[in-house]
Amino acid sequence: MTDLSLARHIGAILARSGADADPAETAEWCEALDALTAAHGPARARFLLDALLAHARRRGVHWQPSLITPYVNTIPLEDQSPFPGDLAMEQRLAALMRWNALAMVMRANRVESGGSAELGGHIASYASAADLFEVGFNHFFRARSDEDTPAADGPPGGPIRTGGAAQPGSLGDLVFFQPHSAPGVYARAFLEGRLGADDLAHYRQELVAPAHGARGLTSYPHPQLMPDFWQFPTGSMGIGPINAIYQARFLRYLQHRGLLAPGGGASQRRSSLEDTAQQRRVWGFFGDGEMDEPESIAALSLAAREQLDNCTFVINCNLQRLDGPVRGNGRIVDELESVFAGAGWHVIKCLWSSDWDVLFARDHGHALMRAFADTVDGQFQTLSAKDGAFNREVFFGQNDELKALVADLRDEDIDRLRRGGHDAVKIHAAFAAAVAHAGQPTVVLAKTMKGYAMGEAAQGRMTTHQAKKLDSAGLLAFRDRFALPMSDADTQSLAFYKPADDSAEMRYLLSRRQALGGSLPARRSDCPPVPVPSLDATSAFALQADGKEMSTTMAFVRVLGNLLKDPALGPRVVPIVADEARTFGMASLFRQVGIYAPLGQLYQPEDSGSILSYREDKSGQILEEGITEAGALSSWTAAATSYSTHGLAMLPFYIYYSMFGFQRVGDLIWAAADQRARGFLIGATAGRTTLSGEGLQHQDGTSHLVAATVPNCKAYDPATAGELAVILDRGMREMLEQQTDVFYYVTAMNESVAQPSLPLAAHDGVLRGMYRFRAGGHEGQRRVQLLASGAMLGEAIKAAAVLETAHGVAADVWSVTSFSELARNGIAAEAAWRHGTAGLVRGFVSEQLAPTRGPIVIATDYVRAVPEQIRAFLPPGRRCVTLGTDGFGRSDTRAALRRHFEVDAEAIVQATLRSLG
Ligand SMILES: Cc1ncc(C[n+]2csc(CCOP(=O)(O)OP(=O)(O)O)c2C)c(N)n1
Repeated sequence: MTDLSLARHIGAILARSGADADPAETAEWCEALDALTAAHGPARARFLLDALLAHARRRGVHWQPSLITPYVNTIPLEDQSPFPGDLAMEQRLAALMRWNALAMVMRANRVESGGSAELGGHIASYASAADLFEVGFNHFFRARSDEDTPAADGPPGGPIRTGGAAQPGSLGDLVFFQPHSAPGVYARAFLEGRLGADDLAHYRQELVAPAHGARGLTSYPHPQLMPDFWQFPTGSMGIGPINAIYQARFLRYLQHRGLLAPGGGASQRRSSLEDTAQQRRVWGFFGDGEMDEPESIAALSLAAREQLDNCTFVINCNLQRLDGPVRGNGRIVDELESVFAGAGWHVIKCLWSSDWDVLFARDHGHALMRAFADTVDGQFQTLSAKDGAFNREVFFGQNDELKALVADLRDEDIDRLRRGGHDAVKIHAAFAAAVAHAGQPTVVLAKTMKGYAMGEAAQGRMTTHQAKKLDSAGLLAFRDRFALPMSDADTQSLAFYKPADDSAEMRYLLSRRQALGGSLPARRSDCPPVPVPSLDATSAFALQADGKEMSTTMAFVRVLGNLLKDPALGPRVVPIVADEARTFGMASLFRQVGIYAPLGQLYQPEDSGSILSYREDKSGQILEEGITEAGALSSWTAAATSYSTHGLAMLPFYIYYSMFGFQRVGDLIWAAADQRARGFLIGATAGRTTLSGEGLQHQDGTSHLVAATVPNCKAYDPATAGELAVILDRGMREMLEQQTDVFYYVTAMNESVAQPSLPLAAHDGVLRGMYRFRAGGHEGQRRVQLLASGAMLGEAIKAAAVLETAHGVAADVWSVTSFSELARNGIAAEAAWRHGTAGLVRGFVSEQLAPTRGPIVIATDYVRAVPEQIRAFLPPGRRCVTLGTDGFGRSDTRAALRRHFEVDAEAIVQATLRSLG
């Protein structure tokens, strides 16, 4: 056993059990294992350790191997893959990225508004992540390249052999960038010639930039705002990690279903999924603080269970987040190691740079290992903020062994002992090992310094996250530290720096990207359209329902079944459920299209032989996510953006309890909207009174309110099967044929009612938000306009009958399919009036209701704020009363609930009579 690996063993023991009572005995055991490994190999050693563990358990020695390994690099020097690039060149380039990113943020903060700098921006996060990103850009991230990529000439100084050159026609890797590091990604795009200096000068100035002939750069990755650049929105902590895992999983799903070749492009010839290093990869770069979010760790076990070795996380462990250290009394690296390892991930720690190799080699007594074991994050942070002299005194001064290790180093040398995440050589070795690792997802835990190289003002400081500028001396020191070829004046005026096109730096930079298929991040949205079957073919049963009893949920499932049978569209449909398929009557789909399961079905299902039997299949189509709305939504997002990430349009339908959607995972939906998702969210068991019995936590009265706030979401609350069918049909055409970046939220109810047929003349109104369902009475009578959506249409129809027969009031009944679409139309009409392009506010609602007479009574199964959205757009001078389900839900029958909330026929009649005076 080498000294280092012996030290590792001992360090692990010390870290857990304290002092070693008999070091000689410990060494003997270790040497015995060493001898065994040398003679029979590591597999035999592992077998023996397993056998020993089993034996110890039998003997009552309660021992569980620790998931935490010593605080050193996982890859020992002797196993480290050689660095294939030009290190000095890459360091010079990284310095340029650092400078331009810093200048960009500082310049944004010089933009004054109302006398104060207000644009913000972060630099300390990128300062810590820069080297991690750069190694990725220079050696690993493969871009999408539809054409055959010409063989790269290679950089000056010889060819590079590295992890994964771009494949011909590859769709490329999918990279989730740590959000606060966006300036660094822009800085690289500037050097690559994708952004100009003017664009950089308009960081965080999206609105004013065009007036200056520039492109405004978004604060964080936002595909909505930079649709040809960013692919994945990560600004809200936790969304990136869970989305990245489900993205990797969806990639596998497409491959297993034969829709995408394992390596990338649909046309690509690839050997097998086992070709680990070459497969398309999802890279997720996240902060250590971000891993606190429940969503960040929610899908770790899924990734391991499904053996997603196409997924690599890199956690930027700078030991700080916004306010200070990540739990200063502990060690985030240990914490994350045990979380990831416990979930079944392969963990690679990249903690110390090559500068430390010589110290480890000298450290025969393992003093370093012991000192690391005793140092917590708060202390590591202090060490990072202080200079070499302080580190000599406080860290290396702890004992004579440590002192001796650095005796021949100057303070400046100690100051420059970097952390692993700032050493391209160690990072490359870690990434190369990660992509080569088969059978498990891998996480690289890279130890970095927040505000690295930003000098005394920022490096490792508690306030570094907020640090947005260096003073003049700090800027010059930064320039000198990175040997930037810039004059004092250029440095102080924050000039962006780009080497000449024919410089060695630029040739190297571009050749590396050329070898990897081109630039990235780059978002595409072109994909072949998918033909949608005719409305009649999918939904004749709903359009001509003729009084047949069914719920709209049942109608949805029937339409879905028909879509799945369509030869062209069927394979693109992705039904997604979170353990509720039976609740929604979808069990027949288990057999029809199967449940996706990468291992197939390793058991005989209890109900085998029945026509509804539970069928798991490697090429199954349903994504049965289990009880995770966040996971299901992440799957939905991956499928709904497949047109962009894979150039392959898919059509996801995620059906769920409507209460557990916009309220529960609203931020994930917001991120999907940012990512320009196209698909259907079906909020089932919808409505506060329609879902009887379930009570307060299940009854949804608000999802339509939240849905109305998402700009590219069209939300509908159809009352009938026919309405639902028309809405689904329009949505599919909009998304798949016209390729518009919208998604639909449609609520579906479980109340079985006699379904009316839907006349063709009503289709347009259904889509625009309302149509007259029935005209009441005859002229001359007192008249009311009853507007109702979803489940309340039935109450309005009942009320109309009572009003006419018992009170002589003629009631026109309108089915409102979407208050939010009506409101949007009204807002647009009002804007036209404000801008002077229209003389009157003439929206669809007022067009429909102006020719009618009488007060307007509106009923909804949602809170009153939902119909209140259209009040401003009603014809002037008309009394309007809204009835809704504000308050907490209750468990009771539908009738009792509707009475309680005062939305039933009786309440509608009462509101009408009062309105009529
Ligand atoms: C959901 C959410 N909550 C809070 C924030 C605010 N926030 C921005 S950065 C940050 C700290 C990030 O720390 P870390 O992940 O360690 O990244 P670092 O910047 O330290 O590299 C926080 C809390 C956010 N962006 N998203």
